[in-house]
Amino acid sequence: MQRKNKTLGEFIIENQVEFQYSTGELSKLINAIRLAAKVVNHEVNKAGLIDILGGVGETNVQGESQQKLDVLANEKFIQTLTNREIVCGIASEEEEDFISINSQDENHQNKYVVLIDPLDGSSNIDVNVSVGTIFSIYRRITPIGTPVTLEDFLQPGINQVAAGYIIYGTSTMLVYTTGHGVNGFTLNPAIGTFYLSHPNMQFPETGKIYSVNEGNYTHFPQGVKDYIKYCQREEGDRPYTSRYIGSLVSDFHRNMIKGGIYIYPKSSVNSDGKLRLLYECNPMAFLAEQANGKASDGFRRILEIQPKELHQRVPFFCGSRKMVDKAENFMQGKA
Ligand code: P6P
Repeated sequence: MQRKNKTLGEFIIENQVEFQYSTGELSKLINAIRLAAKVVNHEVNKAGLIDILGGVGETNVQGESQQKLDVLANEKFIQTLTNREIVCGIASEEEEDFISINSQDENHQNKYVVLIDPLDGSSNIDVNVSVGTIFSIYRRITPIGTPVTLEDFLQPGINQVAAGYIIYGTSTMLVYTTGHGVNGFTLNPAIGTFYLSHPNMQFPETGKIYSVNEGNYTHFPQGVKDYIKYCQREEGDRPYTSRYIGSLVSDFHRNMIKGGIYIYPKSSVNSDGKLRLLYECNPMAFLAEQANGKASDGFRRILEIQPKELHQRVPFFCGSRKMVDKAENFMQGKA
């Protein structure tokens, strides 16, 4: 059992041996993410105080209005990862194409690519509701020493070497996995240090919370409608409680601690759902499975989906194993 109050830095060093091919690069990469998280946290926490609220009047590749904090978070993570010459490529929700870090040849010697959603749930920024950063790390598959290609980013989620999120909530936490369980670190803002506060996080096998935007109910597939009615029916341990923050990281984090399921299904409006496979669903699915939970598109394991496009979307069912199993049964007509 990991000693609490261990710092993230100590944890990374002590668990260095668990990192495959522990050349220290992955440790350096997690450390760079830690630094960027502190910088973004500082800006998020004072968002109400300086004029960085509101959109910049532009839209991102998703056609969503970009909040100034979206732009800032994107810039900070890209800058931090680029300056330390740790990665050879970056893909971001806020960038139409991937970024090849090939300013100097030696960068091509780096073996990791990072995919990020720099500020997920950003529509909550102006109303002071928690938002998050999501990251996903792969080893490149094209030859080291050459510029990265799209192929390095279009890897199935089972290839991830690390994934995690930062939640800028009532406290700021960094939660991540390198394939050896999930551990949560809470930032002490007074000294700018992350401390191990939630060792070995696990989804309860089942739960009583379901998280879905029921405003889209009429557009949902019949299986989702039937599952929602199942959650609401007075029977056994039901009705469940509906909790939906509109911030994937926040809903996921609460459900991992208390037990629950998050659903963003396809609909007659979003034929593939809304969430992006590469930098939202795959990292959260890796975390979920490492925490004894489950993640699917209602039919297939998220981590086994072969990506075709950088910003592709997939339906997302994620959380306590038995709850996801039940939702899948409704989706597959087996309930
Ligand atoms: P809706 C935020 O934009 C996000 O990607 C997730 O964080 C969140 O769960 C979802 O979209 C909210 O979408 O359509 O319910 O507002």
